[in-house]
Parts: sequence; structure tokens; C-alpha cells
Amino acid sequence: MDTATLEARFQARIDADERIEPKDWMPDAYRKALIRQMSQHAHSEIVGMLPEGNWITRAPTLKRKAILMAKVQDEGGHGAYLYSATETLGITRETLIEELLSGAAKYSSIFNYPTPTWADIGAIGWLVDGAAIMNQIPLCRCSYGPYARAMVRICKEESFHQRQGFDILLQLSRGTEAQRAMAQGALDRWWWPSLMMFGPPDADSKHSAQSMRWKVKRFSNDELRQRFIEFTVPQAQFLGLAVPQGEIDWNEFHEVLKGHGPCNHERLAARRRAHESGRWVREAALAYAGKQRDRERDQHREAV
Ligand code: BYC
Repeated sequence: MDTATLEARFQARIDADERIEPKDWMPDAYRKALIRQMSQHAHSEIVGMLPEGNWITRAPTLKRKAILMAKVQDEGGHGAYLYSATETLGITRETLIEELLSGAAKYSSIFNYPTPTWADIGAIGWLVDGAAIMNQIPLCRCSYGPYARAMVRICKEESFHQRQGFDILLQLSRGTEAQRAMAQGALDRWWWPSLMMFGPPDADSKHSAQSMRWKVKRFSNDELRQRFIEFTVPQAQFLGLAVPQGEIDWNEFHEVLKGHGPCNHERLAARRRAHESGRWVREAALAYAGKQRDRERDQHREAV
């Protein structure tokens, strides 16, 4: 069958809302687009552990600390499912991680901002996880089966993350004047970067049109951004906090993507350090797996 016929059949399956599975035929461009988006998503989960990890040892109570540890652990789990789902497209996890560490692959712009106060942890949960849910719920219906299925569990966990962030800010905003000011400061810092998470305006989004034809994306960047604003503004009012007014500074977004955000260097350096210091664990696990295989082979030989 020629490529044009295969592509037409593939698009017909997508149009009929059928799921594409790893062993199905798919255009190379579809495979590449998914590897790009899914690996960026996986990297974002892993790098996203860093700004919050910064507060684990300083959480204000034992209960908050236990909740934050569980949340950060969930992000690590999301990264792991997403790397596994990306591997079904014929690329190894080692290559994906190498691309992150070399700076060749992107991760979400949002994680290049610092978390100077405890209220920032509330703002990440409320706004960043809130934006992630808005973007990711439609991905549960993405045309690629392994990505869509990974997103179902991820979205359930993100909902708990969003609630815990809101709860931190609710307590601060009902607290002392200094605590309320801390909550407002965090909203002021995280509002614009959260809106940028949805990606460039539709007119500048180079991948959206094709991604929507393939039903990888179901809504445009601006549609999801607008929905997020409509959903979040009443929550800010409930907290008694003022939402910043003005326009998104797209120049800032592009600078962060080029590696010039406040924490780009720090984030990649931390991941490189973690990768290096975990090398012996990976090597030991591989050596153990090799020994285990040899033992099983010997037992099998003795049995026959
Ligand atoms: N940051 O054509 P466009 C989380 C890039 S983590 C960096 O609109 P697309 C969490 C884009 O990649 C959740 N780069 O692209 C974890 C492209 O560049 P390349 C992260 C961005 O793919 C821990 C170029 O700009 N979520 O929830 O159609 C704690 C043009 O953009 C960004 C996901 O990854 C950005 N914000 O749409 C708490 C969701 N935006 O690749 C929470 C899955 C755009 O050509 N991803 N770029 O070099 C998506 O839904 C889509 O990829 C995007 C972008 C909406 C992000």
C-alpha cells in the first residue's frame, strides 16, 4: 500500500475517534510530534519537582510537609509514566533524558521561576496544577492510546494537587496581614507565568493546527488560557486576592524558552547533578538484572 493511502486510512481512523496504538501504522511526523510533546511533558514533571522540593525541609507543619512530599513524589511518578508512554514510540528513555540534560529538549517555562516563600508552594498547586488540569483533561481524549491512558491517572492526582495549593493560600489569606501579603505576592509572581504555560498565542503556535487535525490537541492554546482565567478569577475573589491586570509579556516567555529565565541554569544543573549521582544505582540495578537473568537461565538448563 502506498504512503498516501496509508495516511488517508490513518486520518480516517482519527476522524472516527479511534485510538492509535503503538503497533499501528502511523505517519513519521505524527510519531515525531508525539515524542516531542510527550517527552517535554515528562521532562516538565521531573524538573517540576525542583521548585517545590525546595520547601520540603521548611514546610510549616508536619502535615503540610507530608502532603508536599506526597505531591512531589506524584510528579516523579507522572514523569515515569510519561517516559514509558513515550518509549512505546520507539525511542529509549536514555535518549530522552540525554536530550533534557544537553538542553536539546524543552520543559515547561513555568519551572524556571523561583519559590522564595511558602505561599509560592500554594500558588504552584493552585495556579500551575490548575493550568495543568485545564490543559491535560482534553489530553485524556488524545488520539494516541498510551498518552491518553497515562493522562487519566495524572489528572486525578493533579486535582488533589490543585486543592492542596488552594488550601495553603486559603489559610494564608485568612491569616495575619503579613500572611495575606505573602499570598498576594505569590499570586503576583505566578499569575503571568501560569498564563504562559498554555503556550504562545494561537497566531504564533506553529504546531497547533496539525496537532488538532491529529486530535492530539483538542483545543487551542488561547482557548484553554481563556478558560483557565474564567475558572480562576472567582477563586482569587474567594481568597480575597487581587488578580494582576495587564497584558502577557511574550518577550519574557521567549527569553525563558531561550534559557534566560531566572532559574534555567539552576534547574538543569540540579538535574545533571542528580543524574550523575544516580549513576551507580542504575549500574547496580543493571548488574543485578544481568545476574538474575544468568541464574534463571542456569535453573532452566538444569530443569530440562
Ligand atoms: N514552556 O506550537 P506550540 C505539570 C514551545 S507539568 C516551554 O503552541 P504545542 C506540573 C513548544 O514546545 C505540565 N515551551 O506548541 C509538574 C514549541 O517549541 P518546539 C506540563 C513551550 O506543542 C510539576 C513552541 O513553543 N504540561 O503539570 O502545540 C508540578 C511553539 O508552541 C511552552 C505539558 O507539557 C511552555 N509553556 O503546544 C506542577 C502539557 N509552550 O517543541 C505541575 C503537554 C509552548 O517546537 N503539552 N512551548 O521546540 C502541551 O499541551 C503542548 O505541548 C503545549 C504547547 C500547550 C505546552
